[in-house]
Amino acid sequence: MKKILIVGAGGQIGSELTAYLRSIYGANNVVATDVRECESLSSTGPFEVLNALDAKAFAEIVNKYKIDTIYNLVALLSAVGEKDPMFAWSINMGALTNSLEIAREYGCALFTPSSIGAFGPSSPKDSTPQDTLMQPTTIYGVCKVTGEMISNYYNLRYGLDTRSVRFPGIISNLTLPGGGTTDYAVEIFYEAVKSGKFTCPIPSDMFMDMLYMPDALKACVELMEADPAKLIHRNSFNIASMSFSPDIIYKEICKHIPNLQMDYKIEPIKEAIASSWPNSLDDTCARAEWGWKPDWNLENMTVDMLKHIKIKKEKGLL
Ligand code: AKB
Repeated sequence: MKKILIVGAGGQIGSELTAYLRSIYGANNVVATDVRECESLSSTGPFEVLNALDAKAFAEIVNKYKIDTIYNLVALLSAVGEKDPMFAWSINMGALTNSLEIAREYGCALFTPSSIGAFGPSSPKDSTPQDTLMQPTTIYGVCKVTGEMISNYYNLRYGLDTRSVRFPGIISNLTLPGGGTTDYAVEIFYEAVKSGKFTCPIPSDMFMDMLYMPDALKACVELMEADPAKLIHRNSFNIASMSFSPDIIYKEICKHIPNLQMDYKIEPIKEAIASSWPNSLDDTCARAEWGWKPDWNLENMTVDMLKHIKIKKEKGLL
């Protein structure tokens, strides 16, 4: 049985990935860590407060629990990263380099997500290929490209089992994202149910790839369970399931909430970031090398999101 450590488990992906991995591998085999106490994680399995930049404390936890697989989910996202680029660089790269060195020392496999943000204006916009020009114009993207390269380097140089996917915007009915350019695609669902009104920060015709959380969780586990002999790529795989613009998601939600009103107050930083990213990714390599196949699309995700958020509203949780 795997012994898994999740670093940055209190964030959008981590909080749901912890529960998912605990359901598969057993609660005691999945150690969650975050820089802050987190009741929902500590009440359901082993939990430690950890600042991932503290290499000594990080290594002690890996040693204490005899960890063999690390999920490094520490990241400041794209929009918030632009507010203090050097801070974003130090957090994102510090957590990654500690994860790489500790994984090397203790012989662990390492998963670190990359992002559609690793691409930039010179990358092909539509069906962006797996292997192409990557010249991002955000500090977040610079961290992601560097992260992909150094993770490949550790794989080649030391044989470290590093693996990764390029996540698009992740949509979830449990955890809100924070500081990303794609956050609007979650917020619109909450506002549709709560107030029936949404002010969108992204231009109406700006396409970005998105993924429903259950598919994101499935991708993490399937890639980490994949036969290494079949992996031609490692850091990092394009994955995709749906690409839409604000106008398209608005119209989809209106099929269920016809009175939803949407207006626009464009946030220039988010607009600049979104316009530098691909409209949609080509995920052929992930499909061929480890069997990636999403279960969700815009239509079935919208039904599911609205169902869960309406239940929260009925329970007074919004
Ligand atoms: C962001 O918007 O920064 C993230 C991402 C696409 O990596 N959701």
